[in-house]
Amino acid sequence: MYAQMVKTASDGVKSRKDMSPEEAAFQEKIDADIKIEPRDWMPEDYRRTLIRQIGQHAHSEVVGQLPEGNWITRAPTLERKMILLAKVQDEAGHGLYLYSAAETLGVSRDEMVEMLHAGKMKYSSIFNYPTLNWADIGAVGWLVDGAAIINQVALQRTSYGPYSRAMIRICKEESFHARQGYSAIMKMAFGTPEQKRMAQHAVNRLWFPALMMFGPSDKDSVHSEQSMAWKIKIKTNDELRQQFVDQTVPQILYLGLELPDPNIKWNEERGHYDFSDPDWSEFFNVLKGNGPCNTDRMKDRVGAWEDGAWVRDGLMAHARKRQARKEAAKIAAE
Ligand code: BYC
Repeated sequence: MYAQMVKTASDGVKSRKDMSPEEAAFQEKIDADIKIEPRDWMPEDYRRTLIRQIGQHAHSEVVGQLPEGNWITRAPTLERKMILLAKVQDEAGHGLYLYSAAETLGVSRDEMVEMLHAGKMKYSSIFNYPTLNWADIGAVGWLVDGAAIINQVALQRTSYGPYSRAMIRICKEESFHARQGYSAIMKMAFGTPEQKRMAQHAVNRLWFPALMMFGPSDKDSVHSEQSMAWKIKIKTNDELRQQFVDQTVPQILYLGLELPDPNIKWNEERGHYDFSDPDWSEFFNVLKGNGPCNTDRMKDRVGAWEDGAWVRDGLMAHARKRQARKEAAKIAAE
């Protein structure tokens, strides 16, 4: 069983008077929207929070390749296959940018992967749900990447420079991902009655897991208060979730599909759609390792890591040989 740790203690946000001079100067930079760079002084908890979040984000990109990669060989047309292949490849690239951003904080990619495999680091809950048919692939691109973009557009303004810059590039690619998903689901929603039925089922099954991507409700979020104070997070989990619902409901209606939640209703007073909360007990259960695909996902990742050991060993041996040659040439030239 690969459980993902659930609770992390948080001591609350320090008031100015309790801050050391270094902490106060750091907070002033944050308040003035000055980016924090790798060599700048930072509180140890700021560094740890970033490693946790960026590491989790990187793992999500990599584990997130599995549910879609599974459908590359079964794409309905050559064009859809090429698009999906490109998208899944992009996700690997996103993982790389994010691991690199996390490495600037003093943790190695190998250490993060080890922690993931030991169940000590998380990846997004959404990837513990299966993709049962082609409609799910459309819905993943549209809803999952759509939710990810909303979160990541806000993160472009995050206070840590390398994370912020990685987000800017990732968002450009994510927008293609969401569009290709919507295009695939549109084809089905406007297709045969059977295709439309599949599209509806995909939306029904993935709606609540997509809402869970934004994390627990603000009242249960352990890290939000401090992460907002440090501008690691720019918007709260609930604010982003609401933004996703407001953006997505009109898209569902345009497709002529039924809304996946009977409580979705426009609220004139709030200027937002009302909607039901996801089943939070299911969310926490998935985080504990008990989702439909947790075991398979980790088995696949650990298997890929072990199968790739010979490539890593070969690259290291080659790098050592080149280094030795370079040093020998330098000595000979002296
Ligand atoms: N899944 O205090 P909270 C993609 C954890 S991939 C799992 O609110 P925070 C794509 C949280 O870590 C894009 N765990 O936390 C790729 C914490 O546990 P720990 C993925 C979750 O960090 C391939 C605890 O619950 N995007 O688009 O302030 C193909 C309490 O939560 C989740 C990102 O990773 C969850 N959904 O806020 C297709 C975005 N939610 O660490 C598509 C970056 C919460 O204390 N991350 N937890 O043990 C974030 O923005 C924030 O970390 C979150 C959570 C909003 C997710």
